[in-house]
Amino acid sequence: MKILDVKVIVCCPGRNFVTVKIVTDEGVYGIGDATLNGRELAVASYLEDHIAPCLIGRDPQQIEDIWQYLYRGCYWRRGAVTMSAIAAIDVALWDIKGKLANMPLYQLLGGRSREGVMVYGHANGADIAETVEEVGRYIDMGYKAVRAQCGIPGLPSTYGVSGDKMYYEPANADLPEENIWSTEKYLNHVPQLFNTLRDRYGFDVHLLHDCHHRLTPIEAGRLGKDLEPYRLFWLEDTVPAELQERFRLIRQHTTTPLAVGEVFNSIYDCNTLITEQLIDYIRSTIVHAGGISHVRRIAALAEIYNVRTGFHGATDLSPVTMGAALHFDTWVPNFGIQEYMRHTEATDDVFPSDYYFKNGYLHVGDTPGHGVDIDESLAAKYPYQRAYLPVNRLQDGTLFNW
Ligand code: EZ4
Ligand code: CO
Repeated sequence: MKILDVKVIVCCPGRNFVTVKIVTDEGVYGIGDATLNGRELAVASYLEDHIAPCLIGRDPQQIEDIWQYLYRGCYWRRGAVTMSAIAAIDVALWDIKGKLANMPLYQLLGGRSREGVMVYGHANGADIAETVEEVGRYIDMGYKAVRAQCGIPGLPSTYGVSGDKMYYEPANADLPEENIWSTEKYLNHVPQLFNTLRDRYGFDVHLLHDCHHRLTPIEAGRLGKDLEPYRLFWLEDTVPAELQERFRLIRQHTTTPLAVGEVFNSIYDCNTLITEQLIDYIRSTIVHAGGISHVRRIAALAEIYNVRTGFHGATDLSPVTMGAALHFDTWVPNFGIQEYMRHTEATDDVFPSDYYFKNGYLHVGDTPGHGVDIDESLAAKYPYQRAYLPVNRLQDGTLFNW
């Protein structure tokens, strides 16, 4: 069996996606996602110009050898662009493997470990009152877990708060928008939000919150402590994690569970965090961390140290990644939770899938492979549109973390 073609499809049905389609000489094909928000064309070129020529004629069944060839074989290791490109190839090959075996991906991985995949939705509002109402809407829709983000008095805009209640899309401008940030204002406000939420909804619903890398370790420790009475499911991305050791200080100061890793692209970004048990949930997901073949190593390491998975699942992760992630979540023994942001209707039309939401859980179907396809002629109707994530400055103009 041979790979005949590696197609790279860039489309924008509401937002940009980079998709790989690997076609074989036996007619079976596989689909992978390579979307890297705001840097899509770099990955598309990496795939088209540097990876595709090396794959033509290879046996698509040799997933592991191809992974090693693309990782070890390029000399320059890791990095978001490289690992997203490898992920797309890897997922497409697993899709092919599933189709050849006539099995859904979760069966290939080891079979079902649970009935459904608990997901959390995103509730956000301009102020506390609006956010509380939004959380209620998610509870009414059946969600067991809800992430709550809220506007901060004195700041014109902040991460995680959108004008559109159905969809949140931060890559919203032809050139990066500039946001203004104040950690002081934020730290004073967030505990009030969760105090109000627990007053209103009690303790049965899981509540989550994302700091989006904006704190220092000591600030993170303080916020974690301030939030302890409200029993969060997790506090996410408190600090940028280039220095994994920074989490030691946070861990010593709070019992609020910690999640991190949506921007990581390899096991080497989280080995200290996992082996020292400095976090509770690892968020690195399939598209940005080298595909199923690499993320399963991260999950296996995490399992030994009682760290559970909590995969990133924002709208910039295409339905292809969501499908693959849900199969992984259905199998992986140390599953924690899965992030789930609805895609727009246009996106769902371009990427037909068989997963569905019911009572707070997502369920995979039994289609062989990961169960997500791409409608290429429809995709062609939505050409790429340049779109950047915002940047962030402190009130005195200093460039900060977005
Ligand atoms: O800002 O995926 O938890 N989710 C997040 C996301 C990220 C986007 C960046 O592309 O932090 O919404
Ligand atoms: Co996040």
